Amino acid sequence: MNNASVDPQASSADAFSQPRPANPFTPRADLKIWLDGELVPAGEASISVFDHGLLYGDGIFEGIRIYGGRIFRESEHLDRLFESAKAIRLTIPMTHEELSTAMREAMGANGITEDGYVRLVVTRGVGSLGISIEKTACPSVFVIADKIALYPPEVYERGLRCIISSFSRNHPNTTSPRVKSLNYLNNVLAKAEARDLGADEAIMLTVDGYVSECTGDNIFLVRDGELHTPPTSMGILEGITRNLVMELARNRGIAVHEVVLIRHDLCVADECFGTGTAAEIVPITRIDGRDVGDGAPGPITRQLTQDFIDYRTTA
Ligand code: PXG
Repeated sequence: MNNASVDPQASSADAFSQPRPANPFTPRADLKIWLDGELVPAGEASISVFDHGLLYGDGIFEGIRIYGGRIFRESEHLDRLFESAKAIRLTIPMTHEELSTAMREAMGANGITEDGYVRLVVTRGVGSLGISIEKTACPSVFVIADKIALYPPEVYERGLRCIISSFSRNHPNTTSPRVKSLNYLNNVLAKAEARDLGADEAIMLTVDGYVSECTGDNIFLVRDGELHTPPTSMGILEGITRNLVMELARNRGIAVHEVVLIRHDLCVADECFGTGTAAEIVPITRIDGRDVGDGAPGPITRQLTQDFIDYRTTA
């Protein structure tokens, strides 16, 4: 379009030749976002189009549960955030204590006194075009405190139906999967592929074909009463729920093996489940058209789910 054809009266919507679909999500009008030290109404909380977090996916985040008004495994999440920052050479402009206070302010402003969810994000900040980190000096920090449900409740009854994705998990020599970065495109595409094929979730393999994790959950399988899960050296996020579930299992005397797993191990597992902050513990009952075990959530999955529920309310 050249300038001569621009109608100065036209609304910005006229710039699109196709009608734009209605936005499926509008934040609650009363939601407040903690953004660089201010509590801002959600509709006004915005990040610059020059922020490298947006331009290049250059930034990191944590997703954290609130149970009974308490930030669950707070220090583990903050430690992981600082580790992610170190890996991507980002200096977080706040201390653990200041981030903790920011999360509490966001929770307070949104009346989260019982259960909820906090998304803590640090972006590289505003900079000129070009990927160099020297072009930015001032990272942005924001906190969204709200509710979350990753899967609908019936999924916890029947279990997730998964595919094994054709998208590989990032090779550790790309951005390490240990970094919880703002670039989730592999996982986004794997999840879309799962939906295309009528499944709920995707299991991703490493580029070498070993089992890594789901798009937002770590993966466990049960065989002969023992737990198996890929080691972090496989190129997975070191999940905080994963670590807790291993601890709960060991407390029950269930052996836990961090071992290399292949597609075949998934086929012959008695039980399988995913773990994550958003998902908590979610049974996986079908993988690539095959039932896992008898196709229903298994006894060890149910036991560990109960142990997790008991733990989260007391910890
Ligand atoms: N793997 C990946 C790739 C993840 O993104 C986990 C494992 C589980 O880690 P934790 O520490 O949460 O046990 C994650 C975490 C969302 C959402 O909005 C996703 C996660 C966490 C919170 C929200 O889909 N993924």
